[in-house]
Amino acid sequence: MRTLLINPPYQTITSNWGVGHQVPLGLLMVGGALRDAGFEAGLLDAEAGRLRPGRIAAEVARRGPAVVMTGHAGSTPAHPACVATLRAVKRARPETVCVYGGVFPTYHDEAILAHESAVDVVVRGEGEATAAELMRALRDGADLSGVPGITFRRDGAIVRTPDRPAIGDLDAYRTGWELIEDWDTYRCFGRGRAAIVQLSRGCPHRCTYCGQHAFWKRWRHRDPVALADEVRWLHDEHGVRFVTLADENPTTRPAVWLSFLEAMARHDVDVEFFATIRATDIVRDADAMDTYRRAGLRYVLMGIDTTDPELIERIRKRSTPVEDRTACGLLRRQGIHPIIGHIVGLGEDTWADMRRARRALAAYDGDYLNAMYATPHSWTAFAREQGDRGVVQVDQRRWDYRHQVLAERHLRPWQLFLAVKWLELAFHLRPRRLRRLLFSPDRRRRREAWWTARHTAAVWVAEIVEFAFRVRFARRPRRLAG
Ligand code: B12
Ligand code: SF4
Repeated sequence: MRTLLINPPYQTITSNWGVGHQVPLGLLMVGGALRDAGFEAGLLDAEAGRLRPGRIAAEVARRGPAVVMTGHAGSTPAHPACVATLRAVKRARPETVCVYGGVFPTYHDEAILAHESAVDVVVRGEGEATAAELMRALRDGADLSGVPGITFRRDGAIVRTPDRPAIGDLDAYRTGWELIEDWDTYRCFGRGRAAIVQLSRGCPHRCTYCGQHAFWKRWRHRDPVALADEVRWLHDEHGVRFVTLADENPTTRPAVWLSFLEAMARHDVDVEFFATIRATDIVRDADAMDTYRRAGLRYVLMGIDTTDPELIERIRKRSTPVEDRTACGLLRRQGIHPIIGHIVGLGEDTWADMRRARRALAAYDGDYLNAMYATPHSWTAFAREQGDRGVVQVDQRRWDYRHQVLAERHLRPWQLFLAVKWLELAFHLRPRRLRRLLFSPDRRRRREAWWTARHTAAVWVAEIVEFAFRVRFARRPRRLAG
């Protein structure tokens, strides 16, 4: 029984002008599980190929799969693109079973099935085991209510089977790398071919605005040495030179994390990494910074979120400005780029707050700033707490951290946008930072820094153009909880 996994044609400025399109890891993991269970599975990357619904429909008609599966990592803003994809599939071949998975559909399964006839089954939670079991049930004509972790329609009613427990042994599944047709499609940070891998799933922390920890249920990890071997294989076999770690919190257990880094350092391959790591864990690992560098860690995104200690407490970040600043320094001294994740809209911002944030962020002296807007995903504590706030952005495609969603009491949308663009500019144009990055004595590093500078600038300009001509805000914000 044949399946086609479709990465939907969801487009963002950050991918198109910034880091580039990346491998759809979630679909590759589902694809690996399906193939190992004996099913034929192919991949159509409509995001990287920028395919329109008509082309997707034509491709489905040509390949003739019995089942089409879609889903996207940016699951909230990509939802309209996922639905448009499945509608096109149904129009082209109504008999195709359309399956939809990922984080957003996991929490909106019933509403999606109630309103979207192109979706036949929603897979909730991790997809590997559920997708394989679902395929077996479809092949055998069995009752789908025996498959845990799905929601589907039967005789007009919506049936929700019990949740599936989290996968205990992540090493029991593999990523279906063979589904990638052309590795040159996926490149990152001027380093050439790029992949994404996952050492662990889940996170023991409980930041109020983040829903990832609940999605994965509990923290688990893969065999760190086997993962390092896989990265070496990706390098040797496919020429991969840049790897993003998809983990929420890879550093949760120091022994596991350091064992992965040491295995990578031993392999000594020309691969560099991007990882998201908590500032507190970098401070904890201060003595292991040399191992971080030797393993190839090159860009570390830290969700610093706010420089206001009171707000850090309120969002339960369990960090302090001193640790955040210390972490930036520890990384910088090893030539690892600290990227500061900063969120506006967690509280009610004022011009004075923005000026204070600029001063504090400059003192942290990170190399890059990723400024984001608070986005109230329905399944987070933050969304429940902010129920009384207004929503200025009703277009779901813009619920992507790069557009304002929540109304602010003191700043109008254009003022907040201006303040964010000013913050980004002021941060990136600091002479100390420019000297360090763009005029580094190392020629290769200098070339990469210029690549990143060009792409960061392109995103900055493109977002201003988009704001001026394409982004619209609600005249009368509706209540979030309304
Ligand atoms: C790597 C990454 C990126 C990379 C690569 C993205 C990519 N193309 O894969 C880059 C840097 C490009 C990126 C960009 C963005 N990202 Co990003 N990214 C991540 C990160 C760190 C890991 C994603 C990942 O691979 N997870 C691992 C895989 C295995 O999980 P998964 O995709 O959820 O898939 C599993 C299940 O969900 C399920 N599943 C998923 N799809 C399907 C489909 C079917 C049919 C089935 C059965 C099951 C299934 O099964 C899979 C295996 O168990 C996460 C944070 C995190 N740690 O999760 C953020 C995250 C996914 N990103 C996010 C966002 C918002 C974005 C951007 C929109 C930001 C922006 N405006 O630029 C863009 C989107 C650009 C794009 N075109 O992809 C948010 C999404 C929030 C949400 N609910 O919408 C996340 C969760 C960050 C966060 N903490 O909130 N991102
Ligand atoms: S924001 Fe990061 S540290 Fe906080 S709960 Fe989410 S994944 Fe964990």
